[in-house]
Amino acid sequence: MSSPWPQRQHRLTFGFPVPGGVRTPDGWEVVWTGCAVMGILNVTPDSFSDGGRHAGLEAALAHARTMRAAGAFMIDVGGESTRPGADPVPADVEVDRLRPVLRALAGGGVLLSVDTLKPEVARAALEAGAHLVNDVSGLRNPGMVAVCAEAGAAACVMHMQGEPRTMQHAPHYGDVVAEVHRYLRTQAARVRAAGVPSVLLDPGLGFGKTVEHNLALLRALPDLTGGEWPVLVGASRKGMIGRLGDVPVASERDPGSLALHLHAARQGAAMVRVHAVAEHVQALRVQAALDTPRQETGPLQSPA
Ligand code: 7PM
Repeated sequence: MSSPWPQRQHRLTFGFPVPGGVRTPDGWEVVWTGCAVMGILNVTPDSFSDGGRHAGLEAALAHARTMRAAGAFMIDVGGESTRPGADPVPADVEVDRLRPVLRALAGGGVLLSVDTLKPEVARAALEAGAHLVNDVSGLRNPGMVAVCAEAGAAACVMHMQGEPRTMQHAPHYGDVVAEVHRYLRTQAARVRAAGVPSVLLDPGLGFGKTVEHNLALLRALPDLTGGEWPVLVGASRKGMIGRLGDVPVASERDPGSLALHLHAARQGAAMVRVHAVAEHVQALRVQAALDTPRQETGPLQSPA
């Protein structure tokens, strides 16, 4: 019997050469099988789960290199905390945090994304070596679409209700799954039509959503992962893991985050955004082996 959770192939296309990219008529294409890991690199002094330990350049680079060695497929560099209740950071401050990190990591053989809401920050980050723009507002700002299209950068289109400062006050939906999926599909089509070479879709767990909203979106994941675009899921150390796992301290939520991300991978997620890279890479490799049909793994070894 074949596996109920086949390891699917995913692809992203870029308008410029990227690590692991193969030249095609459409651009430089990166293809992978199963669920890849995006490692979170916060370069904010107030990053919520590590108290800003990686704010210094050297510490940030060391953390990035550790994640790359552990098997991270992409590193997501963020200079502005998008956590609920966070105050916005001026663009020049955000660029000053991101630029040295991206310059140092560019050419290091790992895909780099930049987590920002601001087109001018995204432009500076792409010039400094980022390949993909991770915009938690889903490229609502037309300026952000223009920056990605001009640079040939891929984009992550995430769903967020409201804005980071107030989004968790009273999240409300008629039908959360229908509304989030419709938003993602509409934005993906709009962004592609404007010339952005490819997109990742992200339901945006915790971004203007209650735990029940998040669970409804996770149950409906096959509907999203069955579509045209690779899907990114990010639950690492978030409030829902705290609530469901009864873990008040964010830095202690990796086991619950891993459980949720393994589930997402089995529902077809192409990538998970995580703090604990080594743990996720190891667990996803084991899961991939379990989900690979026998004939693809070759003959069983006879006992020695
Ligand atoms: C507090 C709560 C602080 C949440 C930081 C966060 C996502 C993201 C973030 C996500 C994509 C974090 C989040 N979450 N980008 N950026 N998807 N694409 O966990 O789920 O770092 S910020």
